[in-house]
Amino acid sequence: MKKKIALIFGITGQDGSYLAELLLRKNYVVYGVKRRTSLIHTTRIDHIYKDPHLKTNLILKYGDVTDFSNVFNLVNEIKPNEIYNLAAQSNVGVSFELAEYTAQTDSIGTLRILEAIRIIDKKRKMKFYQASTSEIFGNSPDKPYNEKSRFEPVSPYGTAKLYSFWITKNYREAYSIFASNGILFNHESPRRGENFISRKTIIGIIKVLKGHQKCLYLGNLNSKRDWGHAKEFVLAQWKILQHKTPDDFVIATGKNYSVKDLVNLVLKKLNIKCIWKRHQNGLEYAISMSDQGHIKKSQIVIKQDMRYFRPNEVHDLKGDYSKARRVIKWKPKINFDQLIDEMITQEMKNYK
Ligand code: NAP
Ligand code: G4F
Repeated sequence: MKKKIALIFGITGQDGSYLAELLLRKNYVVYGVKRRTSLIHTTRIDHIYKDPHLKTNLILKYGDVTDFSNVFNLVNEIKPNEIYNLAAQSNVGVSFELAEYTAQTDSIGTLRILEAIRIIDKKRKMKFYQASTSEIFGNSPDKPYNEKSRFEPVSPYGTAKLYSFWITKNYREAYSIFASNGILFNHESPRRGENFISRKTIIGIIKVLKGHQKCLYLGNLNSKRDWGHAKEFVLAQWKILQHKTPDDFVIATGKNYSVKDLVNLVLKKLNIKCIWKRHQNGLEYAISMSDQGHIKKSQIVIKQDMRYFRPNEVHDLKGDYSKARRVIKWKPKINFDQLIDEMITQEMKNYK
């Protein structure tokens, strides 16, 4: 039987690496788009080349979603059955400083891929997956959020991604392209970027414990997120494209926790006993109550720092994934505690 061909924009990222593994195990030929960078940045997919069964079906191409001729040529040469657009400037905080670049990548990048499909794929055989996000709900009141909730993004990232959500739907309706959105809530893993809160907290606290860093600096501790595991969330991405009709799906766990809950859980799992105190200016800090590793009693282990607050914040994200459970038969199995456990275990190994 002829193998299916997938093209992944964003293969070097967290989700791209898990999705590539999933598709290769399902016997796809996977084309992945990597950017030209001054340093090699394929660490999340390098292990695939050590697996003799997987490596033969993985082909990497240089590309960038800000370059239409490149996107067009890739789609035209490869003629994939499925295209996954995971490419993005994906950091919400950074999007306030790189607003225009974020729009170029996260909005117009999507349009470029859809235009390439519209022009090249006259028979409408290609399927397109867009990595949408819970950030498009912003602080909208209708919680928990589902596919019918209002969109009120509050960051340049959320707004750029909302454009992509709508343009994907527009191209589906106007041109009959099989184009679907996965509205994914936060998902983490040992492969998460180091400047997102889960991985930053785990790496930071381990460094303090080992005496390689004095203190961990964080921003807003009160916001709540619905955190799942990336490995399970990429399965949903694939299932969305296997459904008989194109559609939009919320992918979440249905449970949420505050950033402070996350920090306290990491401290507990590493046996560090702390109490939280508050400065007169309102900023909080955590002091250790006993010696542990290189941490001394009364040492400040975590401190809030204004540098890590954002100009605007999404306060409380919780998703309702009942449509995905009903229609594509997807549900999460790994809970928050197990996710953090896995991330800490892997980080301790990395540390050694
Ligand atoms: P990630 O680790 O930051 O990966 C982003 C990927 O996009 C990387 O491979 C990156 O390449 C690539 N990229 C960035 N700019 C590009 C450009 N101009 N052209 C081509 N490729 C570009 O993100 P992730 O966590 O895997 O998330 C995957 C997608 O899902 C993103 O679109 C993100 O916005 C979205 N999303 C993520 C979450 C989440 O919680 N993880 C939730 C909802 C939606 P480099 O390696 O060269 O930087
Ligand atoms: O881990 P975060 O940076 O993730 P955020 O902003 O929720 O965005 C992630 O999830 C979205 C889905 O909802 C994706 F679309 C997006 O691509 C990305 O993957 O921050 C989580 C929370 C925020 O409230 C932030 O203000 O943690 C808070 N926080 C507090 N201190 C911090 C820090 N976030 C980061 N990155 N760094 C801090 O020092």
